[in-house]
Amino acid sequence: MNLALTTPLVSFVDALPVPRRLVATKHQGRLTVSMHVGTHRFHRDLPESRIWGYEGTIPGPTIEAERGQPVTVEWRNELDGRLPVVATIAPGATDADGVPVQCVPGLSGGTPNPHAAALAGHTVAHLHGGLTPASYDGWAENVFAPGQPAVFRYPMDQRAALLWYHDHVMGVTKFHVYAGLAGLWIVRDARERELGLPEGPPFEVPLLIQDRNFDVDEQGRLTGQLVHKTDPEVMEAFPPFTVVNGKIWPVLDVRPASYRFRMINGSNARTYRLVLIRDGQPELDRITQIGTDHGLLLAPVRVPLDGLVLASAERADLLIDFSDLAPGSLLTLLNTATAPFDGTSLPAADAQHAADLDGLLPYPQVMAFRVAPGQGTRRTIPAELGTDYFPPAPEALASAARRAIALVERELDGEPNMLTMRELAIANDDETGPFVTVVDGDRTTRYRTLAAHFEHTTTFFPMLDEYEVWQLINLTSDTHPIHVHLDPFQILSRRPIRREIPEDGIEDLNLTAVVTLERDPQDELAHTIDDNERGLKDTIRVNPNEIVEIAIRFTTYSGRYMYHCHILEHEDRDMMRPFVTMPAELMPFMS
Ligand SMILES: [Cu+2]
Repeated sequence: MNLALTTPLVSFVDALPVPRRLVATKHQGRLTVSMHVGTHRFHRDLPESRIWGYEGTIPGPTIEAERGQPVTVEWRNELDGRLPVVATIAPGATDADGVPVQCVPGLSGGTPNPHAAALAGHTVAHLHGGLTPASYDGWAENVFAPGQPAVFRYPMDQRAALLWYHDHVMGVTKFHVYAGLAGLWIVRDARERELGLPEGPPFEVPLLIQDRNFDVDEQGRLTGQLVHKTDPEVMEAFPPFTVVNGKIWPVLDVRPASYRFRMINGSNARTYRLVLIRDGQPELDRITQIGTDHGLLLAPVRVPLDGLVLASAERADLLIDFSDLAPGSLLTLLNTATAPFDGTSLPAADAQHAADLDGLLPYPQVMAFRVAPGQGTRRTIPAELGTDYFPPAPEALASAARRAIALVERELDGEPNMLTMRELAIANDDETGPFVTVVDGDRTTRYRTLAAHFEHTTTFFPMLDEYEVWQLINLTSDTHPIHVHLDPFQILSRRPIRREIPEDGIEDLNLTAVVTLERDPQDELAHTIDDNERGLKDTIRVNPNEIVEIAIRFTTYSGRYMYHCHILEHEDRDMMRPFVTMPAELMPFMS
């Protein structure tokens, strides 16, 4: 399929911007971050875009904090005017040329959503990955209007990691983050310094990867107006242009040395599978992953053979070695993941041919690295990294509370599909259904649905300091990155399932399904755990035909928190549920 953009953009001409650093210790731990309208140029050849940003920039400033030193942020909402994003659903999935509308700029015949256009800047900031008291965690319904102060205190009693802060307003997180309300937050600690890891410029570089789309004028020229476009068949926005730290397809000049990249996928919905290419060949051996969502792994790992997969909100702490490269060498980072992502693979060797319009991946390029002249310096990578966590002991898990959650997509006539997380409870013998029946070898368990929507009654009351095992059962055809607020977790298992859902089995609340723990003959996914997923995670991919078990233990703060799919369009409708962490002493008083 030939793709002709009237105004093509050139790759690798804009220098990679590095967001301004806001080091908390230089401000006695008291920061003020204002949210306001800004202008931002996403590419040399694009007009300026109107955006909403923390400090009016995309990304917001990178906040740097020290473990054990609390940070107080006054989130000052100074937004005025209306949402700087045109939201629309195109009338068809493809345009007159048969090109998927999500691969091209413009509204593709869609009408601007008037409700989105009327959004007036109610916000709430959430620090993703933060071990934060509930009152400061950014509950999606506790929103602040422009002019209303929000002073949040972050204890920072947690290990070094790359976190990020972003807007979390009920139902419209997808528009607010897309408008620009996102920034990085780095926690540092003594263990990382012992290891001598690069800290700050030039050898530590944060990379916030997002995707964006824009409107076009009558001549077909890109206007810079941000467009959030979906189509009748795909409810998530998969914009065509990849943006790193606010620039489309930027280039970073590097010395012949080892660099540390703090990478995060901050896209609404798109999953990336990243392959580093030089002279047409993958060079994934240059990359060593040392950390994941909540910081250092126990030991360095290679990224998977097909490339590094990052779904929305997943992070990777990477060392990339450019030390042996001649001046002028150009390396490109390509994305080989089609959308919506369903876990299917593509060999890294085919990365240069990854463009796939039907897979809503018109431009695989992400960014480039260009080697500048200089003395080569290579960094030796310590064999032992994190020393402060272990896989949970089997004895701790034997008595753990077990919770089951089914991920479900319900098709609706005349409106986008509804995605929900169904919280399940083991049914009594005398109950008559409807049931979710899980068949694991010779053990059969019948579950009834307790809750499906955000506003349904809370059913999860985890006790502090006790391990819990959460089973995430994916009954949809796409991968969902499930994020739990507050403490990190570890993945225990990822297993294939075969699912049978009868006609009309998915109702608004009730769910009828048979889940068998065996591979479906049609299923080609490996359902393995990557080495880089064996660290402390807060977001885990649950692929189609798959059940993932995580072990989670809430340790410090009691209160009302959320867990949700981090595809923002899913989180907003309606893959988000509450849970309440409880001190043991209060449990006897819970009726
Ligand atoms: Cu999802």
